[in-house]
Amino acid sequence: MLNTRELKANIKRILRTDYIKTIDKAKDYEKYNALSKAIMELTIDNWDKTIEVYSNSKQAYYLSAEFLMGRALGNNLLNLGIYEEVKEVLEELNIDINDIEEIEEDAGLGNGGLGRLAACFMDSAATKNLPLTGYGIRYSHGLFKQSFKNGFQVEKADNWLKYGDPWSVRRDEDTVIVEFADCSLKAVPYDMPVIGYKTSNINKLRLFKAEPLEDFDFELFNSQEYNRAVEKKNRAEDVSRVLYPNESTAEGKTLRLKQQYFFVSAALQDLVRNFKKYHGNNFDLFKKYNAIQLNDTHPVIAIPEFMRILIDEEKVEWKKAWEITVNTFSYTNHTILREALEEWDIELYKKLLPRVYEIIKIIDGRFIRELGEEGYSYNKINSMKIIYKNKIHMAWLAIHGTHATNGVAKLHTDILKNQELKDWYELYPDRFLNKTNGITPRRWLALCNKELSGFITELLSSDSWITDLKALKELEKFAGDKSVLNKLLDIKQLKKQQLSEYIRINEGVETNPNSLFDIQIKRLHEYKRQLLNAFGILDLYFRLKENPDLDIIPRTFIFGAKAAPGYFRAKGIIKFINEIANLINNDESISNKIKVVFIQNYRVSYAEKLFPAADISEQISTAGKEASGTGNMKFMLNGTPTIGTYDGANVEMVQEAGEENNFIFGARMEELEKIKETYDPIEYYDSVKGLKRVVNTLIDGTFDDGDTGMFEDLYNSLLEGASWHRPDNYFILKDFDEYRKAQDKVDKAYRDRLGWARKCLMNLAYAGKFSSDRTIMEYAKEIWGIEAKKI
Ligand code: 26V
Repeated sequence: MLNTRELKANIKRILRTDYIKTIDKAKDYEKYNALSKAIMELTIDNWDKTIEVYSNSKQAYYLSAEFLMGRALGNNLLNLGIYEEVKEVLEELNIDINDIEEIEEDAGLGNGGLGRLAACFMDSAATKNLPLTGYGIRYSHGLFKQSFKNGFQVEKADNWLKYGDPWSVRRDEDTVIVEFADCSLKAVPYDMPVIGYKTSNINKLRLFKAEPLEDFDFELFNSQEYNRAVEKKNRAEDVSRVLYPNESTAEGKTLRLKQQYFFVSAALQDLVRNFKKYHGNNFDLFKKYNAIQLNDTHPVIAIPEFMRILIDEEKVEWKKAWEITVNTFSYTNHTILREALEEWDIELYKKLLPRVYEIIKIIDGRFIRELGEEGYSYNKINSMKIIYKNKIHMAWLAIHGTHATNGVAKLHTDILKNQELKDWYELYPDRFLNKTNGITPRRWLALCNKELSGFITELLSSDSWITDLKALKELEKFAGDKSVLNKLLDIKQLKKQQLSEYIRINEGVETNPNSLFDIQIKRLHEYKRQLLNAFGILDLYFRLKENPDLDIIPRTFIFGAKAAPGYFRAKGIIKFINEIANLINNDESISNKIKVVFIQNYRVSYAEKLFPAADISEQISTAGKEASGTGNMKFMLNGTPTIGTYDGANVEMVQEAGEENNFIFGARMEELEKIKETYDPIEYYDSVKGLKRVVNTLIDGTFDDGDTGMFEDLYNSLLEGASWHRPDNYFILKDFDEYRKAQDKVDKAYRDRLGWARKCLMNLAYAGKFSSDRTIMEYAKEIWGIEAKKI
């Protein structure tokens, strides 16, 4: 039970000491900070206890360059089970909890799915009382802030720390030193509590900040050389200054490698220090007490670094050290896109981390010898060498240096085994596993859709579904219950009204909550095919122009996506969609039947408003390209049918909820594999009715790309091809007609309101599999070998 009197007193006390203010004069952000700190104080005892309880059992560590945590306040109040009480306390102080929640900046320390998955896992592990600690980087600036100017994406630095950071504690006493050939840095830990839902366990997310060994050069300062005096400090702090967006430029390479080594080395030092505290130098016990998960290849440098620590510092002999390493580490692959597989120039490694490079050389040498002994051919060995043509192949190092490699959805894992990593699978068949992704039901339903959440609890007469998501399947029995179905529709309507209002304030665009909300939110990438959606909209618009009486359900198409700053084509797609929005939203002749909105700065907190308000979820990636997707699951959990391809986790979602309750279309992976060498998009361009008309808007003057050449580039990417890519590499033209037909089916199905509500209900009822609680338990049992320890 929350002591509300004490909480009030604490808020006032913190406002007085931190801001020298009484509550009536305090700004919203000051109130937010005071409340957050007061809540932090409540966690101290359980946090300490959790650490103590975990200390004598096996623990797992999640090494990730990204943790896309989003906002903390609302989630922590929910998980502590005090949301409603705190809301009342604030009311008594004349404060609206929504205002306080909205002032919080997102901790946007991730690019997209991979970082958000890490955040969901942290929530699930704490909730399931699993001893899991996250290790990463405390970037001073997370993913850039996006706005649109004249329809073009503009990036600005994200300053998430501007109001302070009440949810972290700096732990100077645990600082470690990370050494590069050219400098040494302090890695200062900042710990964030990860509060489990309705359990007392509190786990830890430990993020390191880079600092110089000395604050500034006093002698230089004394001789008035101020710039040079602080130069070292700045260079050191650069290492944790900013999160790299996917596909960043070459200049960033050195810094990025420094980031990877920085946090990995700090994490391992921290871990080894902790191990020695309890078990001394008996490294034979290491794998018995530690499991380390490498989130994609970004932290894979941990493998040679750990070998270095064991061999150079702890004097363990090579064979034994390697055995400990392989048994301790495991690796998750998150993508099959070739261009996303990390490779590093050996020169960079030699320059920055000579000893680590040497160790990789030895690992590789021994591996090549092993393959030779197994009778592998010269060519095959070349294709599997860790160092090949002066590049270090991080994924190869990862598979070779760990005991488990997993994909993130069934289809994805099958592609890894049978295609992308076939040779590796044949070499190490027992190492390959599938762990289908999941999402936390706390943030993605209980917190972001309190209306639906409350209704579910009422229907099931229990809120146990929040930690046991499979319980949602009991909802199926209401599939024929008109009043339940109508209530579902009412809740959706309410969420749409709320979103509509938010969009009006933030984007300055009016949307009609009575129209069908069709939403595609995810990073902007060609394979995700926002362009297919755009063509579909344009086609619908032209059909409406031809026939103003065309009977369609009014629709609002909503997009949210950031494009990597250096990804020209992705930025072209944003501009194109904004041009389409401009044309359609200003054309009175179609009497508001369609509307297009590209919301700015899509991020976790915006997502929490979008998912609950969707009527249809767009998951239309080229089959075989999306490893899993997790946004798809967030829509499903909020009772939204999917229009999508057979890709990633979509496959498993429709297997659960029924194909009849979703709108699956498009070429399957197997078909695309077969035709990819001979595919000619011109055939479709010439023969599919209406297709030429929409594709040609890229070059016929319908739209203006401000002389950037963006639209022509898009056009060429579809029809011309180049030495480095085939025309229409992502089969947009091929899938266009089927996509349009699937959209027409959505339109028809939506008219039958109860039939539609039934589809929504069935998706909700069968979303249970996609809880990250299920995923994290699988990692715990099948990869890490850890058990729940409740305090
Ligand atoms: C990285 C890069 C880097 C350079 C060029 C373009 C590019 C494109 C994609 C990526 C993504 C790398 C890893 C990633 O974020 N994967 C996502 O992981 C999610 C969680 O497992 C999964 O749901 C998504 O399907 C997958 O794309």
